Amino acid sequence: MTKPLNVGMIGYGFMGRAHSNAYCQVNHFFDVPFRPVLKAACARNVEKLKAFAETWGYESIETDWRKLVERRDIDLVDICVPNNLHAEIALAAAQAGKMILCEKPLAMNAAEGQKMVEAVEKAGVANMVWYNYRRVPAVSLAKRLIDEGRLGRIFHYRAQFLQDWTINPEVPQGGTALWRLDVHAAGSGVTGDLLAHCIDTAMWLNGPITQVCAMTETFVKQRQHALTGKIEPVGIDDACAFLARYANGSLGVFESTRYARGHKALYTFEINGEHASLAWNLHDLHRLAYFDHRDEGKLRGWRSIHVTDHGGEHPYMDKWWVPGLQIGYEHTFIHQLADFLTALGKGELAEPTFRTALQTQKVCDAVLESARTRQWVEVAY
Ligand code: SOE
Repeated sequence: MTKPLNVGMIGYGFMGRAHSNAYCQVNHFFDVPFRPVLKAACARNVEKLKAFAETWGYESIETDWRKLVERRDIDLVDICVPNNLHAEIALAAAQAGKMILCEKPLAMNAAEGQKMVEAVEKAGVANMVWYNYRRVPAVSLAKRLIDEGRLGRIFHYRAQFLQDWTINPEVPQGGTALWRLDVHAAGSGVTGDLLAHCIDTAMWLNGPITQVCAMTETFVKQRQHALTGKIEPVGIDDACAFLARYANGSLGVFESTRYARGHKALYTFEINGEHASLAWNLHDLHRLAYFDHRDEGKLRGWRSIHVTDHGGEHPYMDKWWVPGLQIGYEHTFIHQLADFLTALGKGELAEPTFRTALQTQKVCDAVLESARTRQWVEVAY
């Protein structure tokens, strides 16, 4: 028997849709102890909100997030609004005793994130941040292989997240669709938006990052602001590259930009260990590349593992179609939600919690500080 879990969704953009889809699908594929009920959706634009609520089947709407957070019939608040609103909403939701799922990055900066962690821990409410790429089956398989010790000592971890959608200087900043370009709404540019994903995966797979040395650039220095209509300075980082040292002695190289013409959302990582290496990329997300030096010499080479097998060998895949048939981006959110609901049933928290996501936030802060000061920076955990 599944128990109903009443969801209050705040925001209806890209992530509002991705998460709503997960709530609708999870019980069709996963045997979890709770059944999400789409109780209420919340946003300021009533017309768009009504259309969103109708499309996904939300039972009611609210135009003030404070009302939604206080509603007695809401168990879980899902924060899918720009980063500058995460902390305020999370603090109020925690005080109201709601479970909280928050879109990444956790906050505008680590100081805000710290308050959010304290609030959910004091209130004792379940919490999680939507770093969805951990739940790509090929990435989860990479985690298993590393934890089994197959790579041996790890020497290198390199990751990139490349896009090209802001090259045109006529693209405005701010407003509903383009808040990611407005530093007051986003906190940072590619560091918080894209490298945060890379850092979350990196520390999950390879442990804590202890020191960073970064450079950032803002290629287009001013853009029209969609809300004021004025030409305003651009405060975000358009591109960021950084070197990192890990607690386990390995070296990291990270790069992200929205100016890599030809790349739309190319997230890649490669890990080189003493015995074996692993590589993955989001454009071919169901494949994991694996090289094992211990293979017989004449057969040695990079294997391309199609991560679609059943029998528990390939994470999550036994819940989907038949072996050989792949799944996609939206499934990562369904997997993360399934893990959250399973953990909730056991009275546990699913990763990444607010506390774990705060570590990523601290690395982001250190990266931005290093770029500003042109110095190596120790991550202040
Ligand atoms: C930005 O374009 C973006 O949508 C990020 O905000 C997401 O987190 C990332 O997964 C894809 O790119």
